[in-house]
Amino acid sequence: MTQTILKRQPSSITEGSTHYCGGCGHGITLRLIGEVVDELGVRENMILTSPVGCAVVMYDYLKCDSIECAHGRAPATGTAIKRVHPDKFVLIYQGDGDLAAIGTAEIIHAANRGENLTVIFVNNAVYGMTGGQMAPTTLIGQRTTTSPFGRTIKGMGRPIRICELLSNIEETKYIERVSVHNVRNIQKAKAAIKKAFNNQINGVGFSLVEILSMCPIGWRLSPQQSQKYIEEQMLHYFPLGVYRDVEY
Ligand SMILES: Cc1ncc(C[n+]2csc(CCOP(=O)(O)OP(=O)(O)O)c2C)c(N)n1
Repeated sequence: MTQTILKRQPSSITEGSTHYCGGCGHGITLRLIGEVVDELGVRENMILTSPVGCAVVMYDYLKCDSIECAHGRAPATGTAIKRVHPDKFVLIYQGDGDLAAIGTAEIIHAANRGENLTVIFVNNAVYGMTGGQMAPTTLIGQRTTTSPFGRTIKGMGRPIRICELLSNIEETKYIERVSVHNVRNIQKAKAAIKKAFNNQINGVGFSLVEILSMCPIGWRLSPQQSQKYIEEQMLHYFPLGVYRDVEY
């Protein structure tokens, strides 16, 4: 007889449904963060920096203190909090429009200063909340509401690979790209999130985990097609793996 073992809802996240669309990777990531927060016991001591975009609503579900940041400025806001309260755990949670477009300067300089922060970067290749516009991470050929005939290199540039970019900055300590499009990868994503959390707790320094994430509504695909899109399209341009891991 097969037995289904349902893991209890993490106590650090609220009961009930969320505002995330069906098949969206933010919901999976929220769950993983909730599990890690529970396992490391950091909830009472943690401050979430909420960005702009679908990532923002995490403040409704993660039962910890949070501060709303201007679009893209979470790494700067998080820097200030961490420097004033070095004993607090500061979580930076950002989407790709937020981190890789309007907030490019803030993330690069926070990384270059080697701030002791944990950044969870959700890359769904579009501006999700505003209706699926082209982001810096949109794939070549990908149709969005602002690239209706598909993104072209000429005039739109190539998708920006944040892990590759930041791992060239010597003050960064841990950079990994993971995905939440299937169970095996969700498990690896949790391990990466936990490592990035532990790094801040142990004073290691700047850690960033990029999570390739489905956006069925923004991509105009079903949840299943979106998982396939990551497997067959995104992984080629955004290879998973550890880009930097400095021993301490
Ligand atoms: C200063 C400013 N500019 C523009 C916006 C509009 N805006 C809201 S969400 C968003 C896109 C966020 O996209 P992303 O960071 O990729 O997050 P996702 O919704 O895909 O998770 C934009 C441009 C805003 N709120 N503030």
